[in-house]
Amino acid sequence: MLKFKQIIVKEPGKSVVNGLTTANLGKPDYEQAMRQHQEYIRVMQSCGVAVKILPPDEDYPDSCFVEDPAVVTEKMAVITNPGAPTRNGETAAIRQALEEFFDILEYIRAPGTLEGGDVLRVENHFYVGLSTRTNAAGASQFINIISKYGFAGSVVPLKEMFHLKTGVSYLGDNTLLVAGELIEHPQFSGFNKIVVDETEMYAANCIRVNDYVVMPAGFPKTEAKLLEAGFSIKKVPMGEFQKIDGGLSCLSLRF
Ligand code: CIR
Repeated sequence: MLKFKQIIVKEPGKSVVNGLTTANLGKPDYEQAMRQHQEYIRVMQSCGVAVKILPPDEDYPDSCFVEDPAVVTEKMAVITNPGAPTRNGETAAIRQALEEFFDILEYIRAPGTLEGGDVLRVENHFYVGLSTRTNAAGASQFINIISKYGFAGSVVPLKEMFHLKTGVSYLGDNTLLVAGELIEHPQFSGFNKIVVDETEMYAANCIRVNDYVVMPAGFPKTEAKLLEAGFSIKKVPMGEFQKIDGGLSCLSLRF
């Protein structure tokens, strides 16, 4: 498993209350979202990473979800072309931020669309979900780009999942945390699987950060399964972001 040294996050703006959503959980509370975001930063720091905090951008209600406008690797970063029209312009600020850290930037271009939430890295292989946000042209461009840097990729058509990583996380040690339609997916047959109970679907989006699995607070069944499998966990309250379909991984770029 790669060690992460740095993450990039972006503060939610007050406009976060207008983030895109399919969840019927009400609007997020800005102050509470800020507190949860600060706790996220604190937990990530406790996993041993440095945190670059980008300023909020009121023009883009979903722009705290920095994982979608870019995919970062130890060799280069890919600026994506988000499929959600209200999010497409988020790439400009992310590009500027990444120029400080990366010599090589690559780009997904129209008609291709891709959001980083659809990209799951497992060691040197990238699974790319085909969703309402990521299309076949975007996935194919992405796989062509990463292939130049010694990585491989494959596509995973999604039926119901929002993003690929809404339903699957790689925890290291050939182990996936997996939910819903992805549990029996043929592409994931070779892994050890920790299956997320259908009452805790939101907890399928966790991140392995160095020695820890960082998970959302409030999902005791998943927590028990992770502990039983021998993982050390850290929990972050994510309720305000859950209201706008945002998972734990979406709040950072890690490298
Ligand atoms: C959106 O609909 O784009 C945001 N409200 C949530 C994005 C979550 N991102 C992710 O899962 N990678």
